[in-house]
Amino acid sequence: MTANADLPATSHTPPLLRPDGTILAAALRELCRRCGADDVGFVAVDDPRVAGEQDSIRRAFPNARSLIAVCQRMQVENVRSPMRSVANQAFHTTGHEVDETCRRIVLALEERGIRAGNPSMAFPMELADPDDVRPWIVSHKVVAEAAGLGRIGLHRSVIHPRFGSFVLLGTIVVDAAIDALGETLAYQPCLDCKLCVAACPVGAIAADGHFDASACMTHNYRDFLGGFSDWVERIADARDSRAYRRSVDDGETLSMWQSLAFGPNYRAANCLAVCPAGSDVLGTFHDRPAVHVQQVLKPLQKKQEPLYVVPGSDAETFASKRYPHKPLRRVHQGLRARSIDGFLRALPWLFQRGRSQGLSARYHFDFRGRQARQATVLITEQRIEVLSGLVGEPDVRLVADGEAWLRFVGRDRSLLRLLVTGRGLRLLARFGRCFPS
Ligand code: B12
Ligand code: SF4
Repeated sequence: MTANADLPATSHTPPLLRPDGTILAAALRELCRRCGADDVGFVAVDDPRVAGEQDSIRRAFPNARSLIAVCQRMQVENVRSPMRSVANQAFHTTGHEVDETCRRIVLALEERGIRAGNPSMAFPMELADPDDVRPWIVSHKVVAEAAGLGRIGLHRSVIHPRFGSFVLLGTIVVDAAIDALGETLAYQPCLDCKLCVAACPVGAIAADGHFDASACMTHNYRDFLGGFSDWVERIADARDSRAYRRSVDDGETLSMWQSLAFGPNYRAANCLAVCPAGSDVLGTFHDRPAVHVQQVLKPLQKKQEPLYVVPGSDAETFASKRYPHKPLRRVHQGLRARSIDGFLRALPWLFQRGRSQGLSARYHFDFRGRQARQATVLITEQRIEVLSGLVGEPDVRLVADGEAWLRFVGRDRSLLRLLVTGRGLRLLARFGRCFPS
């Protein structure tokens, strides 16, 4: 689709607004398509399906009333290529295209007197926020699903019914109502073929739907966020250039330079690459599934590449067994909680269910001082639940200064004074092993 950035409101342009100021969905869809969107859907900010997004959206856009979900296709064969530069080129160019398309739509709406704004499709995010809130303003996946653009598949990305997993997403926030809103797609395009499970080099996607965000982040985001922090600390810790080269090889240094200069490169997007769902993409898999496996899955599995894992993580166990030909790089995940709220929020996505096998315990955390907060963490049957307040009878009760605790889990261990009661230190050590970072 060719984008028309100027979009003059000519006599041929259908009216966009009803007299009462409501936007006409059909005309808005046409405008978005002319701005370059491959598909769009609409949802009200007050829709319960996006309830978890409302506060964050309104912090950025206080007048928000409606959301436009935007989807942009990626080049399928680029994403499938085992050569990361080829796949990353698709992620970068399509990512910029999402932001550009959203910008064109926002400008076109502004020209028609409608206030609108577009949070970024990925970065920049609110990463410097001292309150440690969720860094993304809006979860594009949640909005896209509610707007009817597709459904979240087993691999946790949105699958568009036509374009499949080969789409990136954006959201535009508008201060007017829209007359016809989207409905969740009635069927799930995910085929449950589990190729994404077989393709992930660090075992982040499990066949039962469990997603290990920490495993994905540590490997895939080696040149981003926490991976970058870990790299900086390796430089700081190295005595001299030879010590640095023992810790980071030349290829990794060059890769980091490339990411800093040209945009951060993902290490893998295998879960999207192998996904055969979506009517435009299904072809080969539908006719000859074995050929699809040979041509798309196998090259990714065979590829010689370093895998980044946190020592003591489920990913380390998985990758060493499943991919012995891929060298393991044991690294820190690199992100540290900056508040007790952030620490508690991060526990579920850091949780390593494999490491929790056989553990059944209730922990009371009683943090004191400037970061005072009480919480209960329940670990049982390889699941974790974090509750506010001190709930039930604990196996372990931990009292600590909140700030000292944050330094402790941030690997500055010397500074902690804590009081542990109940079944005490043994269970606390088991707790620690469930959250390697
Ligand atoms: C955070 C994030 C990540 C994190 C967490 C992924 C996740 N599943 O949430 C990591 C770093 C792992 C990641 C990886 C990737 N991402 Co990403 N990511 C995002 C981001 C910023 C928010 C995701 C989100 O809404 N999560 C909330 C809910 C809906 O997700 P969930 O799966 O139900 O729940 C998990 C997370 O919430 C996680 N979690 C909770 N709190 C926190 C806090 C932090 C810091 C982290 C890391 C995770 C986390 O734990 C939950 C359970 O596992 C969006 C951009 C945006 N602003 O929306 C892109 C986005 C989801 N990513 C995208 C892509 C393409 C990828 C990758 C393919 C990148 C790549 N090229 O390799 C991989 C795929 C990994 C996967 N299988 O999901 C696309 C997906 C497009 C689509 N078709 O759906 C998005 C929408 C970007 C875009 N604008 O298009 N991503
Ligand atoms: S690869 Fe298969 S199981 Fe995974 S998301 Fe796609 S269709 Fe679903």
